Amino acid sequence: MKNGEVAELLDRLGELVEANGEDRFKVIAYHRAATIIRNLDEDIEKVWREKRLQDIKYVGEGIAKKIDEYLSTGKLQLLERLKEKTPPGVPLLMKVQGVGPRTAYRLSHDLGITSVEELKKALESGRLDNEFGPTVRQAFLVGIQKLQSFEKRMLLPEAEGVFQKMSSYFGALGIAVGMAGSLRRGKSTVGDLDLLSTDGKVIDAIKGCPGVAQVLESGPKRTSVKLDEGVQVDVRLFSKLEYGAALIYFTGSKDHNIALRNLAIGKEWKLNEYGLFDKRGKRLAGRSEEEVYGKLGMKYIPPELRENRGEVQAALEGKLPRLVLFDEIRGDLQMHTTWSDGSASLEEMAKGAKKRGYEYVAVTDHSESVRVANGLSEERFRRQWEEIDKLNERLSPFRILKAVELEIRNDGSLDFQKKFLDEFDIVGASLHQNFRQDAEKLTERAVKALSHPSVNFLCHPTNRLIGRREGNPIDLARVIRTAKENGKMLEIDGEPRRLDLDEIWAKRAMEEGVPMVVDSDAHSVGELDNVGYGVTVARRAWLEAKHVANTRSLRAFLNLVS
Ligand code: DGT
Ligand code: CA
Ligand code: CA
Ligand code: ZN
Repeated sequence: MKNGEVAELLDRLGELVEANGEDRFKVIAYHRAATIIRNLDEDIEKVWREKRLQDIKYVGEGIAKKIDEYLSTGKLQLLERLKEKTPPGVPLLMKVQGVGPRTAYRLSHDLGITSVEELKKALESGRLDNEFGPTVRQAFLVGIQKLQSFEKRMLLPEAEGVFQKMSSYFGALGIAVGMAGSLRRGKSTVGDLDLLSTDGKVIDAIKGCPGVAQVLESGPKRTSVKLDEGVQVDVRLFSKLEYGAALIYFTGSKDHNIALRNLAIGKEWKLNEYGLFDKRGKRLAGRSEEEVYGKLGMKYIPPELRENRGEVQAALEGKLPRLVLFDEIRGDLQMHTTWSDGSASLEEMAKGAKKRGYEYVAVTDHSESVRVANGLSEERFRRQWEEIDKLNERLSPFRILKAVELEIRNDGSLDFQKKFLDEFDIVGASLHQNFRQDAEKLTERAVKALSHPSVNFLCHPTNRLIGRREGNPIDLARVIRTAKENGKMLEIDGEPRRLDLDEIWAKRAMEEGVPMVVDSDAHSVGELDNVGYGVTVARRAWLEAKHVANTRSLRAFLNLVS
């Protein structure tokens, strides 16, 4: 769903229009439409495809045109033009509570203040005493404090997008940069981006990268910048001799680094971002990560494992897992189509999955009690199966499995009778309704579903939405135990806001011998790529191919679930 993205776009448009002193009415209209779209139950792309944009409240012809332009081209000319026209720092200054777009414009254009830090200094030095009254100045200071204590973390696709934009910019200049930090480790949320290079040009080149709003810090070996969206990027320069050690250091995690450093100390060596040295200061390693790990007596540790959760010990003992690879996934086991709340047809989804190299998919539209998502009745499922049968004939040997994301009702009963459920190839069960119940009731519902003979796996067990809501307080230890006892599976949902189970619990499930499924939960063809994020979580959970049920061939998989 791109609803959030489109809403964000309209909000930004409103801000920039206002900053440039244009029509107050337009500004209100953009923000109002943004709010409606953000809270829309339907997928905006679906509404757009069906040419119903103007049916949305507060979306008139002008706004509909802009949404259309954005969804068909990925860009909005007007926004780009406004961005160019807007003085530097305005988008950042507007993030301070109490600083509206007009004030931001004035601060930047008339007073030369282009960053939050500069605004703070100007306020504290008394430079703005003649410009704003004491109450307003105090409000700005409070706003700044709030902003600086609020930690904005990115989801993986946003962070990857920023990295890709930057690395193609550097690529065009012939500068090689490497990714470090939490993004390289595949963490579900990323605070800032950390880049490394051995090319001295990088230090200045980054300042000219499109989207850079502000240079925070610049020295001979390091530049930190802030992008328009407020994202910080650090780039650091190292020599080729140091690069491997630097990559280890800045990939982190900090706890992993400390474990490595202690290991070095135990040998009377020293490890830092410049290399591994003996006690006389002689360089032992540093050129590559492999070299540093090797000298420390272990194999290369994949970045996803570097969290100090036992990986150093495992590496020393030669017992690192052979982590599951994206290419080993043979089927995607959760996706939605226009039959329920997806934005692409069954055929489009199946073809999209086939094109991605899968042997099979499970189409898991919602069951009937999920009314907001247009859940299917038994009768509609039977009609969907006719379509599936026809497609299977045409797409063979590719196979669409008849499946359902089955609603677990409030009392733990399921949407359909066992007799009908047994006609599906595979059944995933979900808790969507009333997921704010107390822990005991929620757990009871999940346990009941996992004890039902027709259910194969539990979908997104905690129902969390990263950055929006915490997972529900379900007793995961008991859920895992129940899955184990009943021979059921648990899901790692690859939707980047879900990533549910997370790596901690997925690891625990694996250790208890519960097979996992890793899937996309796609509601559009593009979202089929979510499987990659799911695989990242699986790798962070130490999972090997054998622990992930959908690395099996179709036949082996069907054996497992029948
Ligand atoms: P983030 O940006 O909050 O998502 O997380 P990271 O892991 O990217 O953290 P960041 O950007 O603060 O620093 C990048 C890496 O640099 C971090 O993973 C480990 C290393 N590092 C940073 N500060 C320290 C430190 O004080 N000690 C050690 N040993 N390593 C550090
Ligand atoms: Ca970072
Ligand atoms: Ca950093
Ligand atoms: Zn769901």
